Amino acid sequence: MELSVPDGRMFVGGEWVAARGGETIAVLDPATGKVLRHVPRGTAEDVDAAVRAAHEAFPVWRDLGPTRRGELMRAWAAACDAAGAELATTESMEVGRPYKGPSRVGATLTYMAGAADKVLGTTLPTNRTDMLGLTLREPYGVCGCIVPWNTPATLMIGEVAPAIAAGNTVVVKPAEDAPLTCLRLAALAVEAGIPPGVVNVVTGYGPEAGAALPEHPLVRYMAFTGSPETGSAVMRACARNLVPLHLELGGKSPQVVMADADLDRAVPTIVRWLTTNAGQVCFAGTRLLVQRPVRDEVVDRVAEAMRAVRIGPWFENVDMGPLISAKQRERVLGYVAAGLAEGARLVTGGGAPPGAGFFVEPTLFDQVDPGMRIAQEEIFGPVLSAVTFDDAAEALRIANGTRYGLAASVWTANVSTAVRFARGLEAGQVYVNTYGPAGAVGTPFGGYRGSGFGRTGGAETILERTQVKSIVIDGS
Ligand code: TXE
Repeated sequence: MELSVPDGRMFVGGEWVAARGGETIAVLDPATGKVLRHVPRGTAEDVDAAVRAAHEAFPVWRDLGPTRRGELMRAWAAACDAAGAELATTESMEVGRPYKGPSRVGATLTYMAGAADKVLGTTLPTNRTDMLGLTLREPYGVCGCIVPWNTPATLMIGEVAPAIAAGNTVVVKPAEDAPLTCLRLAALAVEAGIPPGVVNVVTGYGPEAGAALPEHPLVRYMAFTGSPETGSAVMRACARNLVPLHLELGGKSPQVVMADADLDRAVPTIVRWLTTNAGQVCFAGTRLLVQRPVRDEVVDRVAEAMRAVRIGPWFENVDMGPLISAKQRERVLGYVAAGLAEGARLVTGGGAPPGAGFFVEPTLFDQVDPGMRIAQEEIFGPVLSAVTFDDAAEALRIANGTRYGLAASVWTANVSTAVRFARGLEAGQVYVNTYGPAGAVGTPFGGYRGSGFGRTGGAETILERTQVKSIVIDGS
């Protein structure tokens, strides 16, 4: 497929522009290492231009009113649906994920478009009959949004849709490894009739373009998805400017398998949510907590299913693609070495197939101690760490025993056990006898503890992108 994003350009104020410094960054196909496109190496100056464009567009967009904003968002959704195959292919090309059908970001935009005119204030009790009190939910203004490379379209639209539905405008800084789908999405917004400047995308490296976004005085709300270290740096910048922040920082999500679980359902789902996007999913289920009586059977069956995972480039009929970059592969292989050094038993995988592309085999470690690095740290690759437990109390302790709290699941036939885990697991998403999104938009998504705070997903997430104004009118 021919990419429709022009070479060396980013999307600011409704136009394709180069970086002021003129430099570019090569975007690679991770399956072959070949250059797909170049994007501008934006700096603070380029971020400033984009924030100013968004700042100018803000009153225009806000004052269109919620009905018209919703209509234009629906038009953007329709444009994304019409370009669904192209968007998903672009994302497959730059991320390396096997193509699994057209992009579904249009559904998120449609959902949030429907919520745009349902942002309600309240009437306030007053003690005088000649007085009225009420609240308004008003947008912040320019929202900055830093997006990682693992699922750029979903993560960009998950943040941008509620922000613009509420009347804000946005400047997106996609990851340098995978910025092309975000650029195409912003261009589609303008093609669909959304005014120029409402959705801008500035490309560049994190410490240059990314860091400039929360530092900018006209940015009034920030959203960041990525690593805890960078998230913490973004939060420090927000603290300096006193700007609210939505943080999504990944996880070390446990899949708890009780002895009474239906393994025919559990095993394929566990392997699927480890190998989807080669494990580069913030809520990937990367810890397998198994109750002792079924431990051997579960480990054997999971290993067998992992060996059957077909690996290859996105355009072939495969289950799993490469990692995003050579750097990420080094990182993942470093964790495999750490697991071996700490004494875990390598059951399957652990290697990188020779040849082009940043591939790593699905990898299973058994006899993992909950304190080991491979049981504590986010690897962001297809590495599963199996830990054995004896009873539910121990499982809950281990499940909740990392810095993270993004997602968790329990596999059990017992309703009491299910309820105990549903309440006891410290995570923003808890699944019982399933894993992953419910298949419909509108489910709030976000972290507990070190996985971050703030949500995308439900209609109420629009409210997070508004501020409350109380108005008191003295009618005497
Ligand atoms: O992340 P970074 P990286 C985790 C995952 C992965 C690790 C490192 O464990 O292995 O992080 O990935 C921008 N100021 N996740 O290095 O650095 C950067 O350009 C402002 C989990 O790619 O956090 C990119 O757009 N921005 C995760 C974005 O931040 C900066 C998704 C993410 O990059 C910046 C990705 C700075 N100083 C990685 N430095 C998830 N939660 O899903 C970088 N950036």
